[in-house]
Amino acid sequence: MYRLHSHCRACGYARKASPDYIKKEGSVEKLMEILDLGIQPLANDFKKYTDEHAGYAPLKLLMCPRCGLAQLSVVVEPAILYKDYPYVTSRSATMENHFSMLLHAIRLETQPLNCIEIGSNDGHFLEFCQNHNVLKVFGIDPAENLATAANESMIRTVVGEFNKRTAEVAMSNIPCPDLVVARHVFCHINEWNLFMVDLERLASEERFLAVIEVPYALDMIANGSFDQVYHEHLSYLHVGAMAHLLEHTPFKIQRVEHFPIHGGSIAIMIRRKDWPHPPHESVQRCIQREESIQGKWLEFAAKSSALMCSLESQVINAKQLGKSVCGYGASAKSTVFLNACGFKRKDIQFICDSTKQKQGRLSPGSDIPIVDEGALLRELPDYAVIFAHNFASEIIQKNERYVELGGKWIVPVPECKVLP
Ligand code: DWN
Ligand code: ZN
Repeated sequence: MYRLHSHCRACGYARKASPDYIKKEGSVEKLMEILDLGIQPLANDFKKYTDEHAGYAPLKLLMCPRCGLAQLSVVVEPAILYKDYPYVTSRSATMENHFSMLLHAIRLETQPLNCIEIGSNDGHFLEFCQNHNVLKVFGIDPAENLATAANESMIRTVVGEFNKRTAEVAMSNIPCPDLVVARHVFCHINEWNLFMVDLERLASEERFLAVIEVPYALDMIANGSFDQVYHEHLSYLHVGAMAHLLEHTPFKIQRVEHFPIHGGSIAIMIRRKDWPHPPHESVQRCIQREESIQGKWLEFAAKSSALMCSLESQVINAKQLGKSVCGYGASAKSTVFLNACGFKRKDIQFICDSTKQKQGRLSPGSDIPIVDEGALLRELPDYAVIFAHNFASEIIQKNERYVELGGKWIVPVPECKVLP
């Protein structure tokens, strides 16, 4: 189900296999442990009570002492994680707004006539591009259920991970792509060097632009958002580590744009090294802000356990006062939070969620039932913990009636607070 990961996938530190690796006495290279969440279920393994769960794996965050890249200690088999994937890119106003900011930022670099998306999910972003003057789009995604949904909405998508085969299928549809986008997929990939080899197959044009959007390590550290740590997220990226990775590739970082989505993300824009213009000043600005990221990651563990304790005591106090508590947003993050706090149904009665494929299923590990959003007003619990805290303002806004009827929200990140 999983195998151990022990060398840095950005800079190669502690890679024992490399012929020039010299192990001097007492100087064995090892990744450093920064956070151990124990043996945990897979965060998106939402199953009906009759279905068999995918299993458990160690959830431990390591860090490279050389380049500072944080990365998990194991790699779970992608087929187990993604074959029948329940996560659908949110069709929320927050996400639509993000797509328009992202396309605007891309247009600071290029006016794309076409776009290939790696990890295109149900085709939502490509549909947005098509509706905003990007003439030809094509998707690549390993989840059959999502690729089927994309093809049904006329977003041509090939089923499979990004590799030589799917890159060639994409190029048979868009021979000389000028834009390749990979949103919240790069950190799900183990073999970054192979990714760059396959990306080079698509980069035939000098004006080629790749945009890799990921949760930003500095935001995770600042927010203590340990709930972003789960088995899909093999790495937790910052610009300096990407620069290390690209050193031995035909690519360079051209620009970095920061966005609030998913608790804080960066879009790293990559050009071919023969692109004649110098990198935008945003690249150097990020690298300077990432000074001593190793020390910052070591503070992350302390901030994370403080967050776990504050939510735990908030919920336990409510229960001791005879109050009822539910969850809102059965996100992957919710699975991490619930299991880190050891919550069960006696603590959190149910979790409301808009995703049809998650309703009627159980949250992995805690077995808390997932129900439709209407349950919030039907059951009217005293408190609702917003596990999808990256959408908190939108969720609060669309559920004003809940507060009018006396309900209170608990927002657990970046610090646990009760609203109103
Ligand atoms: O990297 C990943 C990020 C991009 O998305 C994937 N590995 C998995 C996924 O992580 P997540 O599940 O934590 O993503 P979200 O988008 O934060 O999940 C939000 C959840 O909240 C969804 O299940 C939908 C739900 N929701 C809802 O019920 N009502 C969301 C909104 C906005 C709502 O109004
Ligand atoms: Zn490294």
